[in-house]
Amino acid sequence: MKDLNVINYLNKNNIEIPKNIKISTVDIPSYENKSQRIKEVKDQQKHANMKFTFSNPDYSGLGDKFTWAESCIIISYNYGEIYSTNISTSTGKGSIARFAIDDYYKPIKKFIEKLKDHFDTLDLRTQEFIDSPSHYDRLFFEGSGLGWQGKSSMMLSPSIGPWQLIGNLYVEMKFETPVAKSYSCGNCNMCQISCPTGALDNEYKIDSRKCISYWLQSPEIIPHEIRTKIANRFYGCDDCLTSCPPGQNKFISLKQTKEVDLEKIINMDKDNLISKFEWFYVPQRNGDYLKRNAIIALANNPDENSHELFIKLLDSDSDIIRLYSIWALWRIGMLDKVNEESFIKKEVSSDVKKEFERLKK
Ligand code: B12
Ligand code: SF4
Ligand code: SF4
Repeated sequence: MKDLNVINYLNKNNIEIPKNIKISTVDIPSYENKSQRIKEVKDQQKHANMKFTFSNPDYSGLGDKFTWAESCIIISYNYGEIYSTNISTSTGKGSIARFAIDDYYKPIKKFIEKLKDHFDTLDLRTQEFIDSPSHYDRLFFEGSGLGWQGKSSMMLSPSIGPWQLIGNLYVEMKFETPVAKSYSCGNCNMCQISCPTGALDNEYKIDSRKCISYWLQSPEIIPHEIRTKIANRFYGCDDCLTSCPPGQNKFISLKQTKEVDLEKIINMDKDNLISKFEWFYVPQRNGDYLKRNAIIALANNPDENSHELFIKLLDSDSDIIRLYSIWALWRIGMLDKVNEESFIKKEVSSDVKKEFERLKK
């Protein structure tokens, strides 16, 4: 039987491809293998001890995962059109990176479910991967003809740039192999020079220990030099995406912004906070880490009442909140508002004490 083009195949079977979704396929078995590259980043400690695909690079980076698979369908969801910007400039407000404004994994997952149901009816096996530790989602992207790996490490496509999320579906059906395309960043290096922390090197490797997006998801104590560079970001960082020319072909309206009220977030019940942003990656599902992000963002972009909130937070039961509220007071030049005697008398952890001692110097 002649191999099939996946888009024609879905059309014939009345399976609609949603507006913001693009798909293509690669042939399986595939020689594609990124294990070595993932290991290299891990060996150089640039993975910042993250687990994800770094837990088992031999498997996550492997293309030929299933003996029964004949193709892998690559699905990309363009979320870039939904809001015009995520930049927030008003005092007391914070920004969320565009990929996290809503649960944009939902539309990909829904579409993948539809495809799986279809292949199920034909008794054909499938296996999906999306943001899973077992699979490097960008593995087949270039081979599928959908785009190329940018120097920011993001997968880019003409007219969409980096504003897309990626899912993979292995299927027991042979589809036509797409014609290879030769896209590239050329001499551009806008992402590298725009990154506020210098996290991108010249070899397409990102040092997550310097990446703001990483730190806003990390349970570790955030280094002081990163805290100021976080500016008013509450979750995620988009500077290496916003600066990327292939993604800049849309009209950008600064009026259509999606910002969060940082004070409100800090005052919310921490479990409600987790429910409000249930699609965020938050360590141990502990809402205090989101409050931590909001405290840092508010200290970097305070309004006239922020100091009162930071003083109140010194009495919090949470060491995470106490540690960052002392820093916040230091950041806005009001460390002298901490009543040292009564603060130290409280049962504060050694990390909180260390933070205080360091800031007093
Ligand atoms: C861990 C992770 C992170 C980490 C590490 C990021 C990273 N680049 O690895 C952190 C928390 C920092 C992060 C941030 C973001 N992430 Co993330 N993340 C992942 C995750 C879970 C694994 C990625 C991974 O395996 N990295 C391993 C490293 C080694 O891979 P890499 O950086 O691509 O490495 C390549 C290069 O280093 C290159 N290389 C290495 N050595 C050499 C040497 C030479 C000579 C050459 C040429 C190349 C080369 O080869 C490597 C393999 O191809 C994936 C989901 C998944 N399961 O795949 C999402 C994923 C990569 N993230 C995604 C997104 C959207 C983001 C953010 C934009 C979110 C945000 N706005 O804050 C940022 C972007 C930051 C950035 N510039 O990467 C999307 C990216 C979609 C796309 N268009 O590419 C993914 C694919 C999720 C998804 N399913 O859509 N993320
Ligand atoms: S996400 Fe932000 S900090 Fe991380 S590499 Fe991109 S611009 Fe740099
Ligand atoms: S900013 Fe330039 S170098 Fe960086 S990924 Fe985009 S096109 Fe490539």
